[in-house]
Amino acid sequence: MGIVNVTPDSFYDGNRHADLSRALDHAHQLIAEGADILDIGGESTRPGAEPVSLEQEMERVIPLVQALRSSGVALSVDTFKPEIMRASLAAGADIINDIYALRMPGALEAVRDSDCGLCIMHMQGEPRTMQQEPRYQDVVAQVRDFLQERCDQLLQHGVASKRIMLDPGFGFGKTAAHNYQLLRGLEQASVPGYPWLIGLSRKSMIGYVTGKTANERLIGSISAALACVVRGAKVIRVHDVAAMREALDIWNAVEFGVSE
Ligand code: 9MG
Repeated sequence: MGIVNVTPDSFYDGNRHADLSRALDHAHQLIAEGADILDIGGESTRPGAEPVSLEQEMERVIPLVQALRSSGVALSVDTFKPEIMRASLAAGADIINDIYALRMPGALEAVRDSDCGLCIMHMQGEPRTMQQEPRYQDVVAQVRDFLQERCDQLLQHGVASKRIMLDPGFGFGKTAAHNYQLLRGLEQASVPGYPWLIGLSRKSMIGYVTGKTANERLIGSISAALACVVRGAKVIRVHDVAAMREALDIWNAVEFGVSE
């Protein structure tokens, strides 16, 4: 899953797409590099990010979804606003990626009757303040319990289980220690029957170990992503599609062999 941020304040310098044509160029590049899914976002979710208005998010996201709907890859829209969800689905989006796990009023109703895929993520708090002293008794158990509860809620509302992917939410209300405990315990945190989507590309948990800036975190990000693949992750949300694709090709060759 390649990241297409249409936000002027994206935390990674190589990804600042303030206008449609630059975002489109970037999307086509990620497709050429081997992305199966594009994740389009119009509001930054990095720690401390300020919210954007509904109108602004609509202007950033919907034209891009319309322009990419026939591009041959699945389109995911990263939003927690029900109005953006409905407009994205009408414009041709295939997946809604919601960092609030469909907890906002009206969000569940916005997606319930479509057949889109859903990414349900764990987050403690909200992006503006989530990194101010996150606390857990047992991060692995608490993430699993939260995700189990959200799955139960969605099923009760008639959402088919095959539509749902789960995400541990690396960096969302978690210290570096929490993130690595969660990564190590990914199998224990899983809810049986639901695939993991994970995102840790260039996040601070990588810089915490390597001491590198966001622009320098490629090797660390790929290494951590492979550690998640070993533990069962099925979808990897990344800035660097070509590098991730190459790493996965080697991983697949190791696991499944190569043809002579
Ligand atoms: C939007 N966004 C930023 N980081 C993310 C992550 O780790 N997972 C998902 N699902 N979305 C994310």
